[in-house]
Amino acid sequence: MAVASQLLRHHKSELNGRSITIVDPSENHYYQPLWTLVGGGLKPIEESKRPMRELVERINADKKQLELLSLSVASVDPYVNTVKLSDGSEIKYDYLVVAAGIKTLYDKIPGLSEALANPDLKVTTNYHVDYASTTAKYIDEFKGGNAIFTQPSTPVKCAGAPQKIAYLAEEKWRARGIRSNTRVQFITGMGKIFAVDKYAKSLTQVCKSRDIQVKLCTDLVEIRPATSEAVFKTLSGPDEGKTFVEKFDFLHVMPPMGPHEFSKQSKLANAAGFIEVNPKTLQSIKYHNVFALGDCAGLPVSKTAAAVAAQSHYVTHNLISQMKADSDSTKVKSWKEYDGYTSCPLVTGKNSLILAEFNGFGPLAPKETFFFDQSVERSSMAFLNSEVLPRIYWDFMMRGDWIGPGPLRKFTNPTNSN
Ligand code: UQ1
Repeated sequence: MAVASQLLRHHKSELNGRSITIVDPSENHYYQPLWTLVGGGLKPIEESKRPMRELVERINADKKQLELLSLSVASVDPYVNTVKLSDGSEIKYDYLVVAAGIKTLYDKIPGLSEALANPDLKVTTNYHVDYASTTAKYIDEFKGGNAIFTQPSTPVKCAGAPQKIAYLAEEKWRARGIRSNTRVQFITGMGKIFAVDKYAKSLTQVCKSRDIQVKLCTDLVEIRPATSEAVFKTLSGPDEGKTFVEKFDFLHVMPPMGPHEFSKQSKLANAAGFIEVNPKTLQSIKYHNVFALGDCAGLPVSKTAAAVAAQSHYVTHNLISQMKADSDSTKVKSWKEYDGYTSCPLVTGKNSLILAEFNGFGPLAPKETFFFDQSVERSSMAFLNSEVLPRIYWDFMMRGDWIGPGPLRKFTNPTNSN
């Protein structure tokens, strides 16, 4: 949507009359960053939803130039520039932009689907549209006991989400006076609480001060619905490979994730099954008429909406540049290079938030939009997250008018103080 909007609304003449087809089987488009707040009981799920047709209509002034095909992709053959759809039909393309997202893999954890479907077990996930509100309900009904929040070691979208909901739940339980008979654990397959040290330091302090017990390098591997037990596996250290069992009274699960089937099986994929692109130009390594962005792209970058916003600008620019070079061989390609920017609004309470922003492909460095230290919990940033960012997403990014905060930074952080 962001790339199509930028092309149609800001680069129409450079499109040279070319048409755009969006292939997406979803009837509704969701602003998924809101689901943490839905799980925390701070927003209704309806507020995260817009019909795809409505979003497409808004940018489709010339009805002939943009079409929405409500089908899923079965396969892509970049050798013959063809996408095969779920109804068996095929479409040919001159240029392809892959923005397919990442797949949640509930079946990778035996017992998880069964546990989610059984309300007596209090197992939930903010990653599923049907369960984000369930999280809020279970948090409100919770009477104390062993509460566990998990994060897998697979690639994931919004890596901060499993700890954000732990902070929101803990805050509610503290306010209700049940904290003394409640154990709160955050158990993650990752080796650190957060990839960037500056923010990891603040988050470690938040966990310490609120008595949230953190266990690293540990994956949830099974749920036993009959006994309300979760089985964990230690991924490194002296106990590597060993499993242990925890009884739980509340369990929030971030499901394992991976690339879509069509991606894994296509010639576009890297070894992990994600679309292989040059991390700076976002162009396919092997096929010059293919670009990818967002969660489906094999990038060494955290998978977030903020990353997509930034990447959409580079994909649009570089795609146009490639098109020009293809139709006029005397044209020199002018690349714009993505710097790996991503952001994670770390909700630590209903009125507190650490706004992590960083870039880079190897060593990650903070790249903050505001002049103040964003590793400090702030109510202003909580307001930005719950009230401003959804507006930016729906009214600007979806219409091609938001490419991340880069253009604002010279006003909001002129001395680049962080
Ligand atoms: C952002 O641009 C973005 O895309 C719309 C998000 O996704 C919801 C974000 O969470 C954030 C933090 C940004 C960055 C924006 C600012 C103003 C720092």
